[in-house]
Amino acid sequence: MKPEDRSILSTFTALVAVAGFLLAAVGIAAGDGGSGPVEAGAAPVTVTLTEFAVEPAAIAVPAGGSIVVTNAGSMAHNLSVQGTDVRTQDLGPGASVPLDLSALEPGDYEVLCTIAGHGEAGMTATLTVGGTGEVAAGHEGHAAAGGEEEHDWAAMDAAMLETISSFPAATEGTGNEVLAPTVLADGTKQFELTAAVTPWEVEPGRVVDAWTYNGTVPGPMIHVDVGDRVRVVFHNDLPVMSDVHFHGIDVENGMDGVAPITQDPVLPGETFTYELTPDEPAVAMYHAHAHGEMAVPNGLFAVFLVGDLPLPLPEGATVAQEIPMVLNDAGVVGLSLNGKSFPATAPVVAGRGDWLLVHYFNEGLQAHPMHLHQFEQLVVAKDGFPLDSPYYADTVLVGPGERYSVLVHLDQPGTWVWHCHILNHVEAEAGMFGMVTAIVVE
Ligand SMILES: [Cu+2]
Repeated sequence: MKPEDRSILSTFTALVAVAGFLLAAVGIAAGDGGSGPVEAGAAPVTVTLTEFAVEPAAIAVPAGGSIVVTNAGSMAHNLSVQGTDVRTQDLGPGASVPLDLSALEPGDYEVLCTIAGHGEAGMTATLTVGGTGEVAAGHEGHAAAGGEEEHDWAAMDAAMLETISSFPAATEGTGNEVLAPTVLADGTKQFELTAAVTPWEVEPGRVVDAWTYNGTVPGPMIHVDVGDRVRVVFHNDLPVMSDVHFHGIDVENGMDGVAPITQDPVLPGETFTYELTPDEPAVAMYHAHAHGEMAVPNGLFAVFLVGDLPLPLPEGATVAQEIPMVLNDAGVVGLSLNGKSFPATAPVVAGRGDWLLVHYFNEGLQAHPMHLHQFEQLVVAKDGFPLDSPYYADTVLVGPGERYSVLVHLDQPGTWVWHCHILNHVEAEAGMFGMVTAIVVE
C-alpha cells in the first residue's frame, strides 16, 4: 500500500467512526425525546462488541426498550437476537447504531454476533426484556459506563503480568509441519490432504471446532522443487462443498480450485485430484476458495513453497532457520500466529549471529503491521517475487492474501518481542493475547 492510500484509509476510518457517533447520538436523542417506544428519561443500554465478547454479558432492558450497539473492536461485527428478525446490520470498527427491541415479548433471549465463528469465539450474551417497564439492572451498568467506567487497575496489572509470565504455554497440536509426499514411479510427488472439522487448541484450554487440513492449523506445509510434477489428492470430510486454491502458483485453469467456475464442487465425502508443475520459485499458500469467508478464517489454510528465493546474504552467510509466519484474525481461530494465540505462540529460539528468513502469509481479513523489536527486517520478496531493491523496515504491513519475505540478522542476545502493532490484536484488559510472540537470541 502506498503512503497516500494509507492516509485515504485512515480518513475513511475516521469518517466511519464519526458517522457511527452521529448515529448513536441520534438514537439516544430519539429515546430521550420520548417520541420512540422508550420511556422518557430512560437512556438506552449500550452494548459493546469486541473480539470476541458482547458486553454486558447479561443485558436487561424494559419492555418496549431499545439498546445502542457499539463496535469497539477492530473488525466487522453485528448483534442479532436469536429466533427473531431483530438484528443490526454488520457494523464496521467504531460504528454505533440504535437497535429497537419493542417487537420483543418480555422474556429471556440469546443474542450473538452472526459473523462466521464470532458467536463460537465468545460473542454471545443473554438479553432479558422486562415486563414491568422498570429499568432493569443493565441500565445502572450503562450509567456507570457512560460516566467513569470502573477499572480495577490492580486486577489489570495482575492479569497482564500473569498472561505474559505464562509464555510460552504448551498446547495440543502444531501447524506448518512439513508434509512428506509419496513419490510415484514417474517421479510425481503425491500429497494427501483431508479437510474436516477437528478440535484445535488455540491457546491453553480454548479448544475450537476448526476447519483443518490433516487436523492442524495452519495445515501441513508443502515444499517442492521447481519443475516437480505435483499431485494433491484432496478429500473433503467437511459438512459443505470445498475445493483447494493454490494462491501464488501458476496452474492450468482447471486446477485453479474455484468451484464451480474451474471445477465441480468437491462435495462432502468426495475426492478431487489436483495436478500442477510449478515452473518457478514461489512463496505461496493453499486454501479453500468455496465458502472462503468462513472456511479460511476457521483454519483451512497452509503454506506452499516452491524452490528457494535468491537471497542477498553477505559472502559466506547462510540462513539458519526459515520461519513461516501465518497470520489470521477471524473465524473460530481468531487473532493468531501460525494458528495459536499468545501465550501459545511458539517463540523462535536462535543463536547470536544467525540469519532468519521469515515468510509472512496473511490468511486473515485485515492487514497486520508486523513489528520486530531491535532487528531490522530486510524485505527481499513480495508475494514470492524477489525485489530488485530489497529495503529495510522495522514494521511490515501485510495485507490479506499478501506474502512478504524478510531476512533478519540476530546480532544482539536477549528476548525480543515480535507482534502485530494493532494494539488490540495483542492486548486486552484481561492481559496479553493474540498476535504476539518473541525471538529468543541465546
Ligand atoms: Cu493485527
